[in-house]
Amino acid sequence: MDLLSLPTLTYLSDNVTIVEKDEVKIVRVIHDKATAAIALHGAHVLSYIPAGKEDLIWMSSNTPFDGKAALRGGIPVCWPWFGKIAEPGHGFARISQWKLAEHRENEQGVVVVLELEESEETLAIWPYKFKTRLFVEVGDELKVTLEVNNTDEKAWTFSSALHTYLNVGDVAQITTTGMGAEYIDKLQDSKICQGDETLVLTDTIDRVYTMPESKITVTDPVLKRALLVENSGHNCAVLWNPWSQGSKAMADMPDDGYKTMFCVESTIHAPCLSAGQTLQPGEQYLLATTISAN
Ligand code: TA6
Repeated sequence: MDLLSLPTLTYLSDNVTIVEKDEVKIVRVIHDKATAAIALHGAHVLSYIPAGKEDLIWMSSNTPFDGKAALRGGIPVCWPWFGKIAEPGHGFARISQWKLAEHRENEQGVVVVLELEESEETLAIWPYKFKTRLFVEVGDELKVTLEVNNTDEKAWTFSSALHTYLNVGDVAQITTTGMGAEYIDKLQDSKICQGDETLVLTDTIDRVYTMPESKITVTDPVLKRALLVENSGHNCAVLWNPWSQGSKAMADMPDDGYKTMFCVESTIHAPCLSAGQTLQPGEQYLLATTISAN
């Protein structure tokens, strides 16, 4: 995303401005360490470019910025559920309008905090009170933390994902390690499988890796870098690429879009709405992902 060309709508500081693309307001971060963009629609990180490097995040060139549809690419915040276990798919957080709560900056980088609470619309879909905050820390690395607070008088349960679309040179040439061996294969009726230590992609995958290591590494010979993904608060890592047939089936992705993206997701996976992470009234939970390149 060409952030510099978007005209400033609101100046907040030397490092943080608000810009707009079609119907979506975007927090633009420009700092010596990195530039980044975060849409208020969905609290969706759209771009993270460390100084002197290429974007670590992939964004679809034909996703609509209509302020209604989920954005294709970036880091969708899937909450209060992950996947198609209820409607809308991946939860309502990614299609909700978040508020910019705070921004701070120093020589190390910029922190942007977005906030979402229950509303008439969310209560009609999911009958619980909550407060979620997304902390986006932009510096030598990108750290995204979803803070989930139960502000209701009753307990509730959620699943979630920080559904990162990594930007790669050629998906057929990348190698991935650190995701662990065991995975649930969504393309084989959720069969439990054992994979190799190194993953090379030759076709679509949709896998829930149940025992990932602390760091997942995606080595990219085309962009001549390795992307490192470190997750916390998750119970698995979901790895996904739709390949050509999947790209063609999605109107918001170019037909060859699959070639330059690979999703490595910090996920709390659950088979149904009543399973996942339970929070008692007043309790808080943190799900995070940190992404860097070397
Ligand atoms: O995380 C993988 C996945 O759940 C896949 O099953 C695939 O459908 C993908 O997310 C994208 O989902 P979306 O609702 O954004 O089309």
